[in-house]
Amino acid sequence: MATTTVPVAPQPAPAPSPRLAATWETAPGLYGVLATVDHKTIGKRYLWTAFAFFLVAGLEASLIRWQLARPNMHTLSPEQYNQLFTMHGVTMLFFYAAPVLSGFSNFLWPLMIGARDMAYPKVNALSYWLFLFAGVFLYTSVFIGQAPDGGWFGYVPMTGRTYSPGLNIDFYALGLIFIGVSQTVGSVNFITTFFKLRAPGMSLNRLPIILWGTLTTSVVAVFALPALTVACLLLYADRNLHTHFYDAAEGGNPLLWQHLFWMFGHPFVYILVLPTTGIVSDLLPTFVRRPIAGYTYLVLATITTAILGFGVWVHHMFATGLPQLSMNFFSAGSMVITIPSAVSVFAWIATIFYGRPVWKVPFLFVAGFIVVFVLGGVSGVMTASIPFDWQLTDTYFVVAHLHYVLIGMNVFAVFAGLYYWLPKMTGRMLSERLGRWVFGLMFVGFNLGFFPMHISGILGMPRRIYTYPEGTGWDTTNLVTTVGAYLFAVGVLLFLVDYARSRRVGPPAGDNPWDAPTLEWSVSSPPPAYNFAVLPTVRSPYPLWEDRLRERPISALEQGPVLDEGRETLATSGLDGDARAVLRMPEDSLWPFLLALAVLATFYGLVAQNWTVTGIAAALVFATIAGWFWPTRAELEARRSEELVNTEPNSGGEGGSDGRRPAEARS
Ligand code: HEM
Ligand SMILES: [Cu+2]
Repeated sequence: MATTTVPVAPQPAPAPSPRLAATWETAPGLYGVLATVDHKTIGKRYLWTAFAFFLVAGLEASLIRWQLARPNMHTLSPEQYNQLFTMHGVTMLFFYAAPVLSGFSNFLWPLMIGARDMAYPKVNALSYWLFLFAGVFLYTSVFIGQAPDGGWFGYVPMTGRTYSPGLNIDFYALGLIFIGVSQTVGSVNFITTFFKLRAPGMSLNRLPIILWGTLTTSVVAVFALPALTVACLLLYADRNLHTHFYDAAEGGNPLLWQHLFWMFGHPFVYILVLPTTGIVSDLLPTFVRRPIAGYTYLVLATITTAILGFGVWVHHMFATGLPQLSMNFFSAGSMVITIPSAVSVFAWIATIFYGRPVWKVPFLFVAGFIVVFVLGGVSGVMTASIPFDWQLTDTYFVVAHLHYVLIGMNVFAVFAGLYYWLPKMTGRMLSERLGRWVFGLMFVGFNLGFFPMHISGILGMPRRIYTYPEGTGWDTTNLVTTVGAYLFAVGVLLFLVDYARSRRVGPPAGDNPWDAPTLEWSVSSPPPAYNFAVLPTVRSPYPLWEDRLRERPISALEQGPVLDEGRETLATSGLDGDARAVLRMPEDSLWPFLLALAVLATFYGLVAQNWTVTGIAAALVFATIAGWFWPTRAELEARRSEELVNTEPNSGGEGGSDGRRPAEARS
């Protein structure tokens, strides 16, 4: 390991180059809003859009719980009920749980790795606009009263044309393809950023663990989403183009849907939780005042979980009559996959055990996460056992299990992350006192609401029923569940109050309010448009704690390349983070927005089966892509001058080469 010391820390930070702000700031006005490629803006937009979907899906859940509070309630019709639980599931999973994590990573990654933006800033903007428009597209179905109603996993033949003649399922199939495009685009960006943009010296063992979580998730998304896209394409074709992929009567096979869907669906669960285990692993050191225990094990656990996650999908299909032997493999696989999770839990417990916990609000949520993680894991092992699953599949036991996993491992970590990083984003602290109430209400409400669902399930209450008769024995557990769910909701609303309060009167956060060890806390809150006045060089996993963990600082955070001749950042090597080249980053651009708009129009054409609209919109998609890649005059000139520099090194800077260093590997 390199141990060269750079004698810089005691010197005062040099004033940032005035050119930097001018180059990186987004233009004001509508143009700036639509054209910005700043990862911080995009990250925050991701977060707030996802949070809005969380509130919408939460509202849907509260209607569901209203109806189920007592037997024989008829506030909602069966049709409305089907639409509500389907939209609740789809919205929570695809439009809240996954994108909210992209929001954190988008905002944080460049700040954590000492870069000025993501690898493909325009692609980043594109993935956000596609996410937003996919949501707009899906919710159009609600406004025309034909929302998807076949459950979040949309089993055929229920979702075929015969049993579902409206547009509901067309919105479902196309909506999922649409959001999948957004996620694929985003994933490619994360993968490239991970391997190319880390600060010099930031080798693979010096990264915040959320980077590993989101990297793994992105790789999983790239491999898992095609299965979903194919499944939905075939469904759309069966419904609208007279094919018979899923139609047993014509030689198709309905189980094909289930296989394709769950080949995507199970790995997708890990997309929703691996980055959050990263959030937890990164918050712990700050709040127990010591480095994380078992860094390598945590990283390996993340990667192993993701790989094994591709081999367990059949545990969703134990009741479909597959051969016993093949089911046994999937049952065993599902139990094996708990091992890396257990490794992570032990690493966290060891970190807490040897640390000095500071019970601030983010740490409360982390602790809540760990408790619920274990409970959700236990009910998961239970359903991985085949006879047990036969008994409980399609009951409220499964609803309890999936919420323990999703709320415990996603929502609690997200709130930990919000309380931790919002001060960095807004420059103001949230309230400790209100925050404790938020946590208390959410934690108690959650367990009160969802634990009794296990019992309802064991007592035989099926999922997806819009009401139930008296005398089933499910009354009490359901009433308690509803009370708990509403308590949870009050906690969420109180968070919004806290946030609004913090925006107006929250105490200023300063650069590093938690005395945290990683790079994002070395810049101001909120960070400047260019992130870092000089690009840092990093020589340890905890650059801001070096004075305390070692004799003297070895990372260089205040002296380094300034790179202020245009939007530039450093490209480094994939393993060790050796500086390799100066990258020219794109200017703000309207093309991502326009491209996403054209995609939206294409999907409207497809759902309406209006082939003229579809054709024109698809042509616009290609036109906007061409526009995107069309070089601007400035780019052409820059390229020409680079060619001159490269071919005639001594040509004396003709043609606007303005005295820059030769661009050996500028790309
Ligand atoms: C805000 C608190 C929440 C409450 C009160 C709640 C309530 C419910 C209820 C009662 C059902 C079962 C409906 C039925 O089977 O008849 C359900 C289903 C579901 N929920 Fe939640 N939920 C909440 C949050 C979440 C979150 C955060 C996620 C995901 C991140 C989520 C994902 C799902 C999924 C995937 C289903 C299955 C939908 C289906 O059967 O197709 N829920 N929820
Ligand atoms: Cu699964």
